[in-house]
Amino acid sequence: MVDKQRVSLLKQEEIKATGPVVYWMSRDQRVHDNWALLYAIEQANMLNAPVLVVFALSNTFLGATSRHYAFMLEGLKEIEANLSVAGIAFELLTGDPIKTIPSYISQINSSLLVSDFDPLRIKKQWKDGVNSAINIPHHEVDAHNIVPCRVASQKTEFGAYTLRPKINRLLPQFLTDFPILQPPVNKSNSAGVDWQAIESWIDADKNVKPIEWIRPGEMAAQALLHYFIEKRLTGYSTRRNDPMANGQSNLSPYLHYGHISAQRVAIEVSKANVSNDDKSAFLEELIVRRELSDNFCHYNTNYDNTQGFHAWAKESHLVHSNDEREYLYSLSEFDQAKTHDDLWNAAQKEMITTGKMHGYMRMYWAKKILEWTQSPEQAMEFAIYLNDKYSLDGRDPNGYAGIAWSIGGVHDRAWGTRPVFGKIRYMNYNGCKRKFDVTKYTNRFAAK
Ligand code: FAD
Ligand code: FO1
Repeated sequence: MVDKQRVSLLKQEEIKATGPVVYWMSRDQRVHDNWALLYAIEQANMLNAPVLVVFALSNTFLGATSRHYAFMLEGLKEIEANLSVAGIAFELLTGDPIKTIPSYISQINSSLLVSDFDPLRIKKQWKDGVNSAINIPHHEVDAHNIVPCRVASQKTEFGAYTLRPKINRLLPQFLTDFPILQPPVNKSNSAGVDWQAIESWIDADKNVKPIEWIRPGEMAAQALLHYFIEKRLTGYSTRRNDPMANGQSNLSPYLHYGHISAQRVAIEVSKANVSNDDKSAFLEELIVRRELSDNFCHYNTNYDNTQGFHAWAKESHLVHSNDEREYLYSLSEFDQAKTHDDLWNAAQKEMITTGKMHGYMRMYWAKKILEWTQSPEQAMEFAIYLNDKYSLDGRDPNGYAGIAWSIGGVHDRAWGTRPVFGKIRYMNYNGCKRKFDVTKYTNRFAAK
């Protein structure tokens, strides 16, 4: 049922214990349309053992704030409820996963560990640490990508144009419908998570307030998907780059926490009766651009710093390192949207107040940070820090790739040189004015 090409054997041991199969849920926080869960159930049935789902909660995850934990914990509560209906226990472990996962595994005498694929460094560190502390097999399932990251390509791709043909060739094999989730033969249940205790255990930055305009969880994600298909997919190809047109799907927070599967989104969008232009424009972003980000983070260990840039970009930054910066701002001036540029300030305020900056403005926002900082190194630091602090969809391969594209020309080509930017693609205020109503956008967020 689950395509074996989605599965990587991170630790090969023959199965000795007879205890439960553990699915260590992390990136794909959902019950439906989850290949890692489907695989864990399949293995448990073959072993005639129950399956348990466990989430290892760290309260210092890459600077996540109370905005992120509030969204994520609400989603996990829904998962606990959905799993108990399916006869599957859900446990939430608090602390360093490198410690909590191995001790849980030995405590319940687990026979097999299943996890979900995630290209981020912290996740690889967690899995390496766990693997050296357990002696049962550990199988990782790519439940996030339609074409599994390791299958689509075995190296860092130059850009969408080199990855796209590889993805398109494999879509018929992987863009399939999902089997309906069947409860495992052997049921399991748990006492239930003490959510009060969890909430007080999280000591994240409370100044970044939770977001109200978007509800977390699988149900809300499905509802938004159908709303987007009904009301906003038509016209996507023309309106997606206009920050005033409300043309994007707003699905990225749900995709980031895994509340919805990109494969489900692709299946439903492909079925919609809207123009091919709109469908293919959306699927290009959802499939090719998103999987390009996973490719970048998986194969390029320097995905969050200037060492990850191409030689031409590093050389260009070096040549222009002493160019005079017309403006220079500190991290807190950026953070408080106190630059001379009202458009940039409005974009920063949109991100702070709503937890989501429009995709077009993200490019402008990051490129101006390159222009108004001492160095590309500082620009990368500031952009990643601010994006992860306020964006609901932050701490994501898409973010690291988007920022590296803006500041280091990753997945882009070299352009004619200009001060400070060198060969990095340039964007400016007048370019935005030609694209959309800048006054309306800045007025909308100036007041906040
Ligand atoms: P839609 O236009 O509705 O797109 C649907 C989905 O397609 C998105 O959810 C996303 O999964 C994918 N997608 C769309 N555009 C891109 C893209 N350029 N690259 C990769 N995938 C894409 N995306 C994040 O998920 N988290 C981030 O932290 C993030 N930071 C970014 C920072 C910068 C500087 C830039 C230039 C881009 C960043 N992006 C990030 C990519 C993109 O801007 C967002 O994915 C998109 O705006 C999310 O909104 P949406 O779901 O409404 O988009
Ligand atoms: N994943 C976990 O397995 N445990 C966590 O405690 C955790 C916290 C967290 C907080 C904010 C956030 O944006 C993501 C978080 N994630 C956590 C990871 C998330 O599930 C995604 O896997 C990655 O961020 C995207 O690759």
